[in-house]
Amino acid sequence: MEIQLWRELLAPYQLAVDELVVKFNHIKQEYYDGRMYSPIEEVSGRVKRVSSILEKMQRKGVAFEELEEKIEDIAGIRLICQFVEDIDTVVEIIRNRQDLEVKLEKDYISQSKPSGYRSYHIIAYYTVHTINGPKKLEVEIQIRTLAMNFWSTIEHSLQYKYKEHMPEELRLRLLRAADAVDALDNEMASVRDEIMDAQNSNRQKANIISDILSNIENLYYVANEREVEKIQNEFFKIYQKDDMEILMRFNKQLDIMAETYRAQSVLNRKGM
Ligand code: 0O2
Repeated sequence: MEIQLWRELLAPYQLAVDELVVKFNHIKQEYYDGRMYSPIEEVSGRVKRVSSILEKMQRKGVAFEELEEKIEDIAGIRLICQFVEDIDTVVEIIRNRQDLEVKLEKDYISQSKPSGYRSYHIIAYYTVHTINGPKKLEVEIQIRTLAMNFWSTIEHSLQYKYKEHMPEELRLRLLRAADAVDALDNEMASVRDEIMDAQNSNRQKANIISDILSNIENLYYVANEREVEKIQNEFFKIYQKDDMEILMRFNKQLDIMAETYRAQSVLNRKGM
């Protein structure tokens, strides 16, 4: 196959990856905007390199004509979660989407691979629209925790280095490390609620502070400079108290103040 043909063949897969990365990031953002905990922590995607496709075709005895049907991970999306429990939520989100049709699921979490690899894979059909019309293709979505991802990234590079000749001692060490990752995920799951509470209150505080600062900025255009300076100084004092209740009350006062200025400027415009 000529290089130009590879580029043509892979272009729709690149489009699928780009679109899905945007869509999954948007899900994450929707949770944040709703001030909720997001089961998705990180989103990434890639189109498999030609050399990896060729290597896999050779390993699995796949002919060029069957390439798109038999190599299911030309387009790959990776969704990283903080906790094992989040993986079920993400899988459910994918199953319920109208733009993804699940072909098959591989649960390497309940049953890890002999290497120790743990991850949840979904092969799904996804349609992209190009100037040549719609094209339905396959994408592989890997869903795993941060800890599982750490292990598989390291193991993958070692696999790449040693191919089928990984030294036995190293293989055993990786298996032990995989058990440690499993134990870590279980340990984290047991303090999930506490960690989520801490993260939520951090995020909530960051949101309130950003609301306060944008309220102060808006007041800067309508209120007199002295007044805004006073408000700003008050905010610095309140900020140091590190009390959410006080910050929220302060923000509410600024909201009311901004609303009053807005109403006043409407009346002024009407000449009342
Ligand atoms: P790359 O470089 O990630 O694209 P198999 O027949 O078992 O070899 P198959 O049928 O393609 O693999 O499906 P499977 O098992 O779901 O594997 C698909 C992808 O999962 C792999 O792609 C890896 O990304 C990942 N994976 C599977 N097994 C392992 C493992 O033992 N260690 C690590 N680190 N990753 C794994 P590729 O094609 O291997 O490569």
